[in-house]
Amino acid sequence: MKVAVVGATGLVGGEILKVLAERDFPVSELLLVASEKSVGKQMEFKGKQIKVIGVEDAIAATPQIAIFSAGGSTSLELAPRFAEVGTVVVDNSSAWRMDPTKKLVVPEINAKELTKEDKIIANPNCSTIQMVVALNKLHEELKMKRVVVSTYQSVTGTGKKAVDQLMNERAGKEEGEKAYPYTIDLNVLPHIDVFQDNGYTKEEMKMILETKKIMGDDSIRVTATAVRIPVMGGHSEAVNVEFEKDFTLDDIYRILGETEGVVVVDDVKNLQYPMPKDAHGKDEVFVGRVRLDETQPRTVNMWIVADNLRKGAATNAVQIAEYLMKNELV
Ligand code: 2RA
Repeated sequence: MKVAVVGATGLVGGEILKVLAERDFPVSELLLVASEKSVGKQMEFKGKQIKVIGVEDAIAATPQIAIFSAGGSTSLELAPRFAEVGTVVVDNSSAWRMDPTKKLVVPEINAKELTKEDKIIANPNCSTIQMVVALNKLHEELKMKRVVVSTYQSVTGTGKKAVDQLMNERAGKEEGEKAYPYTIDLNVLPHIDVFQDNGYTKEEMKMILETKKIMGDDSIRVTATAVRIPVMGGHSEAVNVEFEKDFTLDDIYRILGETEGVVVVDDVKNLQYPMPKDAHGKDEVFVGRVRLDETQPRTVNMWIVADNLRKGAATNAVQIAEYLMKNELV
């Protein structure tokens, strides 16, 4: 399979290469695509040095699949150009997610919606992916009514500039461009992406709108508060879910145990609960702190942690590519 990675030099781009190699995706030829300033740079894939090329050369090479992590405006401009030459694009940006003609896919939940007609496929937002992976079977069996989520998001979700700002601040250095309007070390920012007229940020609206689309159920009421914290390994989320149907805590644990891609880590007597440092580099979604909300019936609290660069981005995108290949949709 001739595969292009567009945005190869970014944090997610690097993870996509790692995941393609780890999962032994059958890459016959790999095209590393980035902006003009990176053309000619060498990157390693499976022990070989590969040169970064420009967009025009990549389109001319007509890859079968192109996995994008290059920002929304680049994707809006370039994804259709790749699709025109027959490439199937899996895009990590928010550009296509709410487009009614495009599928928004988490393979464990709705990959079966994909057809040969889908030439641009949207990868959901990282904080949405980990939440719907944890909740989708619970929704299937108990029907979600309302979700209240507060996120604790890693600086890696912003990108390299943010990681550099945190590391510089921790080293007491003032240098370097700032990714955030305030210091992030020893601080938290209740602000991810731009503020909307309704007082929510784009990140919070992504979680609200994408959850409904992925679950195929507009009746689910979601409200979100997205917070940036000085952490590297992954995103964490405190989630409160109200269901239509009655359940016991044992039902919740049983259903979570049956949920593909979920690992339950929940033994507070022995201080066992999910943490970003343990999720880092892994593809599973870790769920713990499961407990009834004692203030209202049919409601449960839980804590959900995942590596936002892996299952939250690169691994989910590669899993979509694997599904396309396995089902001869590419
Ligand atoms: C973030 N979810 O964490 C957003 C985009 N990766 O910044």
